Amino acid sequence: MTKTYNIAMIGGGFMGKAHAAAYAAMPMFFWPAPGIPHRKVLVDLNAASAEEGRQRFGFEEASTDWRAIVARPDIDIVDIVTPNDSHAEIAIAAAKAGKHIICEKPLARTVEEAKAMLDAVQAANVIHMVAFNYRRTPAVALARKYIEEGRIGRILNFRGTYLQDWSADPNGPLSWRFSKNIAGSGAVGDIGTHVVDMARYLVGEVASVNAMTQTYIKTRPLQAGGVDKLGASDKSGNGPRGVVDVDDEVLTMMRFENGAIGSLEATRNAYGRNNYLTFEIHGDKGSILFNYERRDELQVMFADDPSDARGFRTVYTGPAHPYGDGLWPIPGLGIGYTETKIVECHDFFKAVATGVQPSPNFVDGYITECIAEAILKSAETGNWTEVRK
Ligand code: SOE
Repeated sequence: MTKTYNIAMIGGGFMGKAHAAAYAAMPMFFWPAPGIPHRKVLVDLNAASAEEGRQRFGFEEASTDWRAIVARPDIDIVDIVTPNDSHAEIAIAAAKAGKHIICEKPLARTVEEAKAMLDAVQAANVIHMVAFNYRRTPAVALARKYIEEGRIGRILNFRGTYLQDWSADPNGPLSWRFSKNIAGSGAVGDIGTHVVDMARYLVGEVASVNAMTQTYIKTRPLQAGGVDKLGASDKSGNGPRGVVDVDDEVLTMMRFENGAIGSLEATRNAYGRNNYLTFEIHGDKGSILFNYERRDELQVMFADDPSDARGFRTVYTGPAHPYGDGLWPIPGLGIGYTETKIVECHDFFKAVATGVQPSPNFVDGYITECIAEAILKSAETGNWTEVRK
């Protein structure tokens, strides 16, 4: 009999929806499942939101008291889908209570917080994962497979972007994502860290960076309640406004420990770009190109392709590719954001069931935070900055 694990999910917003959908669907896709997720308690500080989340996301109970829930002996897994300022406190308490933990990205607001979280999970010897889900896109995992097999040779460079436009409107509300004390940073932490995760997954460790950041929109309309209304706009622009104290855009050069060089650009102010998470990697035997907006496809060119067929060609991911056993049986049926979360959920449960840490875990979350810190420091000083670990 497959073991059932009780989950306490702390938070019930956009990411709560993605995680809850994955809990429900994971065993339907990956069977036999490594474990059966049981949606036990949904926690939200607001009682009405907790109850609404319970019903909507299919949890058994609702609560407003995460401390009490995290300490409960019948909870096996704590899932943290709250804004960044509560990740550390909840994760450290959950680790002390011996719970396995999955935490949304970025792991923390600062390197210090991330280190305290890492120390706590390591001391408690629990399973830990940070939810950089885009690694779970089959085309991205296929890119890694090609790289590991040497199909594009030695990597020369990495070009990563994450461009969105939900914050391009100056009358878009002051979400918590624009406040340093809640988010830690702006585009750097929110979406730049996804690119950093891709770079580390595909190329290797980042040694140093030279970055610029910009804040284009310095104030935004105050938002009623804590709800994260990405892209909504107060067209009148007449209401009270609050200060934005994080970066809107980041552009950085990177040197990798293995000698490769690269760049990263992230912004949420790029009109026309929706979820434009891309990378282009050149090796000395070929190139790979990925764009999440066309996430079923990987563009490849191998140096030994016939001379009359040079140029990128498209591989459509399907059953022959990573995670193909669990996903859909025909290439082109297509995967979406939910599937990346379903695969993530599968890999987390596999780790819980086997006791082998998944990747990316809190070590990766911590290193990513070190890189984010170096980027922010470099943007401030204008200097090349080593990544401290
Ligand atoms: C907003 O930029 C956001 O929701 C990010 O926080 C997520 O990590 C990304 O996957 C989608 O966009």
